[in-house]
Amino acid sequence: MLFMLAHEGCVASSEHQSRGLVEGAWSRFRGPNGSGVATASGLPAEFGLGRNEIWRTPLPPGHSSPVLSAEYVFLTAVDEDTLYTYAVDRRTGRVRWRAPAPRPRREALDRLNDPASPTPVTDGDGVYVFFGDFGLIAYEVDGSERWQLPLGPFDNAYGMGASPVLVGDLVIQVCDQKTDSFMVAVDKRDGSVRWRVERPGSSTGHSTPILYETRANGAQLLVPGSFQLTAYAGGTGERLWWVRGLAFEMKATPVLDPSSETVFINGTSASAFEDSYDRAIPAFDEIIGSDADGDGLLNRDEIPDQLARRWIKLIDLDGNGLLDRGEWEWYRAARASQGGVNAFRTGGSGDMTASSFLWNHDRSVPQLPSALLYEGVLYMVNDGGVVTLLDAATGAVLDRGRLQGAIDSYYASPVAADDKVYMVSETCKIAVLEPGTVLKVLAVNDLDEVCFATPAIEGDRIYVRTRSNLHAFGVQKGAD
Ligand SMILES: [Ca+2]
Ligand SMILES: [Ca+2]
Repeated sequence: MLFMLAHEGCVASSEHQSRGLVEGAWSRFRGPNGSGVATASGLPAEFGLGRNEIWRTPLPPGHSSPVLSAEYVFLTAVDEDTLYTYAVDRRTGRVRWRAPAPRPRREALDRLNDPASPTPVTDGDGVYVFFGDFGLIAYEVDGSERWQLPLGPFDNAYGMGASPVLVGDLVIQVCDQKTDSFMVAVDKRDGSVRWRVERPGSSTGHSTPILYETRANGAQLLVPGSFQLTAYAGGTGERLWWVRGLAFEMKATPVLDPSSETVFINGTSASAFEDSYDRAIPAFDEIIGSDADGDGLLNRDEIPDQLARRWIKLIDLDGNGLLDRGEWEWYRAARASQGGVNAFRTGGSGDMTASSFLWNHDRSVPQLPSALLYEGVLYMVNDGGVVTLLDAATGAVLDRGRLQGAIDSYYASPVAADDKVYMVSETCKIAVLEPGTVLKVLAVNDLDEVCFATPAIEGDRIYVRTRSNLHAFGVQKGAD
């Protein structure tokens, strides 16, 4: 088979490749600063099993995305009861090492999540991974362990999903959960905690941050959470500015347009799921009259709201089976939240909502897949497969529709390079779009697999991680 042949030969020479990262490396979740956009050329539009397939390597499952150093593809996986970090040779597809991680506990997970969903981050000298069932682990590029930092246990309605990112010498991990959400910065060299900030207003969700580089104040972390996006100083964790109007649970990664100093962030409001329910519901003081047993808390039978009774596991943040004032008010804010995709001007100090809000669009907005900004157009594919193209400057709808030949659920985030936009569906139909203001499908490639991972792109290759395999695709001479 093709991938078996590709594994032979060529291995010795790659031993001598330099370590490190190429410029613009796809080294973290969703590539350069989480944008999903790579500088690449000669990428294939049409590919599949045995077609423009450079190599294919069987791997155990994992929802984490591949990331790239000059030499390796790194990803995580779960094989039966063991969590692994893998390093795969970029040239040959050969597994160069895999390292097992401690797993002292098991998180409860949403059906769309798995124990190996956070994506690693690499600086070319090391690889940094996060498992909800353990915490952070750092490896040298040869696979030896540099340090480990247990975190948790966590209680997130979906399980953990945020990926680590690097700011200078710090590994940043957002650990939002039902209560006691926090973000921690760890020295990448020795694993010591450099700062930690609590995120008291944020519950569940699992967005991965991006960086906003400022001339005056250095790198800031842009972190989505419940109802707001917050900017923190990368070096200290100081909370600098924030904008409100986000959905109650945030899962997507923001997208930054440095040229217009604009950040885009998408999330789905409670009303988008349950549009038959009013957004406005009474405050806790107005409903506490239905507290029949007089304990000041609402048990399931006392809750005077049909949706709240259905959602009680989600709303009951401390898990005691009763709703207190704080939990009810969180639910009330969730019901009232606008969500959708928002555009804000970046920068400032304190609450910048009023002065920085640019536009909102709340139809067919993805819950899980992040938006993609490419050549002035904001692309979204929602979980149900509806694609929306927005004018990034104004939020005006340019086009909307389903992907003919790839009508499916979508959980991976779209990526783009080389005048192609790639969207990967749950059953691994990969639609390739022509960029522009009109939805135009150039090709649909079908790997006939299950796929949750966002592809990685670098050079003239696209790396696609499916449930059972990691594929490298590139234009092959003699192929169509
Ligand atoms: Ca009661
Ligand atoms: Ca409770």
